[in-house]
Amino acid sequence: MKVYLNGTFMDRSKAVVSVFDHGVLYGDGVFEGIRSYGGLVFKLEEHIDRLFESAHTIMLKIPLTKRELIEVVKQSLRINSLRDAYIRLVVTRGEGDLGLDPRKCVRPTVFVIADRIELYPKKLYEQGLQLITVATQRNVPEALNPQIKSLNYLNNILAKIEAITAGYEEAIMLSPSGYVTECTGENIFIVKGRHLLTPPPYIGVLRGITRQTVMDIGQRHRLAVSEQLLTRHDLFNADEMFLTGTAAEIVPVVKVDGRTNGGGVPGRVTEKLRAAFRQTTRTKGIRL
Ligand code: PXG
Repeated sequence: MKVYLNGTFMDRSKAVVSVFDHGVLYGDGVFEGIRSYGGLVFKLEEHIDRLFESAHTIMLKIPLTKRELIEVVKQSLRINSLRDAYIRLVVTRGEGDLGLDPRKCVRPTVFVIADRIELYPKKLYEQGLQLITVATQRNVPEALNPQIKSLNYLNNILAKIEAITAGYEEAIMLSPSGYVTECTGENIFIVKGRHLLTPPPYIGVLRGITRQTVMDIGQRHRLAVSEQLLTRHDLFNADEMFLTGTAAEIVPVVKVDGRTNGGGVPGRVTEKLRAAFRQTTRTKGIRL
């Protein structure tokens, strides 16, 4: 496998970063996760735009243009003969000294990994996920805005550990006032009648690209799509529930904190959206 690192494609064994890299020392950097389907890179421009926005907010200057980075992504797939893949883009502050001061970091580190996507078990999509709410609250936007897709994912990892410790695969994270935010790497949706609802970004959720795609598909299917504050009560009493994310795509949820959603099986609307999503990913995207 060839990995892109600071301008060169190299064997994965050669693709290493310094222990003085501030991405390693402080989580000072940003990332994106992208998917390609049958040689079509899904929402590539949206992911690149989001990466540049995250970098802009942390005052990190990406040493490539958007167009150049798009080429690197395509090249990463071509060089590894990948058509169905997961692409990880990372830009760190670069090598510095042991202090926090980003001014000591002269050159940002840029790397791109394209690898085969490890699909979640089919069973998960057929039977649906069971989730629990965890005690770790989602970062508040006032402290660390979840729109910044930074290398600081400890907030999410702590929540994930809580879920795993309790015997669950995924966690629901709440805001400090108890509103539903998101899971550790996926956005949350519920279906109630003809309504498709998801929490608003200001409560502390990443504006997921899959989330936006599903909202668009929902609108085309004449669902009443809106961003709304949701409580656990809303989740418990939803007709259907599902999660969205680049890696997971659309995952049905059948139980939250011991309360069954709908019939305890993936819902009809969820299945319809999954089918439409699959169709979109197979037909739309940037060709290699
Ligand atoms: N919320 C958070 C906190 C995320 O990190 C999503 C939602 C979904 O967004 P997209 O744009 O992918 O629809 C993410 C996604 C992975 C992985 O490798 C993905 C994410 C984070 C960590 C790991 O699957 N980001």
